[in-house]
Amino acid sequence: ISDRVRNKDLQARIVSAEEVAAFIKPGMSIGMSGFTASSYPKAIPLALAERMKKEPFTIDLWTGASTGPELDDTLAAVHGIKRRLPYQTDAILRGEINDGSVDYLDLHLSESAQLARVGYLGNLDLAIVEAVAITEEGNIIPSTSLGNAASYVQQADVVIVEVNTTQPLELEGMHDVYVPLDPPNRLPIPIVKADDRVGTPFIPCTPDKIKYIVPCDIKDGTRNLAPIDENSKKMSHFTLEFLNEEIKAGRMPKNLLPLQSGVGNVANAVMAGFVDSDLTDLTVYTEVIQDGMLDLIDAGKLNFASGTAFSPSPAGMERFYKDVAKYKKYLLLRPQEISNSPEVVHRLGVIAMNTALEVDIYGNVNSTHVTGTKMMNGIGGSGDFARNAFLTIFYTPSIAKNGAISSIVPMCSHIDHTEHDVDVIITEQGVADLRGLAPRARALEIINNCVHPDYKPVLLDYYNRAVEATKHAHTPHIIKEALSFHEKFIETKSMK
Ligand code: 0RQ
Repeated sequence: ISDRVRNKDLQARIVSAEEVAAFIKPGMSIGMSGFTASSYPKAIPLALAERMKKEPFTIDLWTGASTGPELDDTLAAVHGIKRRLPYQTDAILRGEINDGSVDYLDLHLSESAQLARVGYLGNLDLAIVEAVAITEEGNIIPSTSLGNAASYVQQADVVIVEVNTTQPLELEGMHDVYVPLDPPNRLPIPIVKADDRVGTPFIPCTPDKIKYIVPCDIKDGTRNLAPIDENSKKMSHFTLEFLNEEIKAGRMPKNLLPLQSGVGNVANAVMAGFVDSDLTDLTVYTEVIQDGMLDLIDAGKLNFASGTAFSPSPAGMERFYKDVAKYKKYLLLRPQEISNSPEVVHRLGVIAMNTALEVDIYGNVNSTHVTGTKMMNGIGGSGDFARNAFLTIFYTPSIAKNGAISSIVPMCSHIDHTEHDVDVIITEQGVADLRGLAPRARALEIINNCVHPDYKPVLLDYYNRAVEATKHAHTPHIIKEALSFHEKFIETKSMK
């Protein structure tokens, strides 16, 4: 890796992953790069897990968001994580969060770097970040994501860099690293268009701060996308119909406003819908750039996509690596504090498209907690975008678990996004446009357009009785019954 470590003195600090694993002390707080299965350290966590197998201990793990199997999965499997933040999607870790053995801080992704910098999360002992290369000056060239890496490098006592030789050097120049000052010294973030560059193409660092450098030749553990199902296709179709109406009504320009979409089946289907549409000159201001964006570039429909992570399928990654020079012109990675910045999302007028676990008849959204109790993944960036976007759409199939669950319930068992943040709900049944509606009209709009036929009569009956019982109150509820769908599910494994 000597061509990637451009400072001769730093080359003397190249060690094995095992050496770094031996250096880590039990109880340390470690900030790692990584946002989705992109650009997370791999060799060091694998070596650390081997050490933990022989000598059990835990660390506190801070990242950008979810990570790949060599990090969350491997450390969770040896019970090596005590505290975890700000987002995760790993099945083993989810189990430990829900059995009480891991303390999980589910944070707005835009806020986690600031919380770390101002010290609310405690001291950050170590930053371990994946890089493509280290410059003569000690600056770190990131790889496929930025996440919180720049703030962790700034904040940590000691920095360790994993130089990944599978990541092409051409990634250099694809990043725009801007770390805001904290209040009372904060200035406006000077981004007015998705492609504005306002920072440096590297994570600022100095040679004296880098203690060790570890070579790594393990690729990002990105996953294949699931084939798009029928329900997602319908939701994608409804979305395009809805947005075309917005253009016709003069509420949006012909090329829409910058798009943000979550990850998962519905998000893939929606992006695929854009590829097949007549829309052109699209821009994207989002967190995660996936295969759909490459498709949009190839179809000549995308002007620019800004995100914090590049997280395509393995096939998408191959496609990107083959033609980095071409795709690089259209793609930029920023720290998640900037990709998800409420200030920038609001200024650009983003269209936010995210998936809910459940929504209630008034339009409150639960994205995180199954039956109000068990953590699924976390709020991720959905709150950053939902509250601040120009238009906020939430998606959910109308039913889950083969119909045993209605995704639309009288009252959400946990709320991540309040009714005030939610403009439109789309299920495979249809679209509820909640803009300009007071609560009772919102309820009828949702029940009539989005609910599955199996659950429509019960929800309508609940709503009508609630109106009666409260004598047409502002937001009618029968408090004793509001969580009866969930109660029934817990008792009988079905809401029916
Ligand atoms: O479980 O596979 O075991 O059946 O939840 O549901 O329908 O496959 O949808 O993969 O898009 O995930 C909200 C979790 C949706 C995700 C959530 C069960 C369902 C299934 C998954 P099974 P689907 P998805 C960008 C923005 C928050 C973070 C976010 C998420 C499983 O989108 O984590 O938006 N969002 N980030 O059966 C009980 C219900 C249910 C239910 C579905 N009402 N009750 N279980 N399921 N509805 C990303 C980042 O921030 C990086």
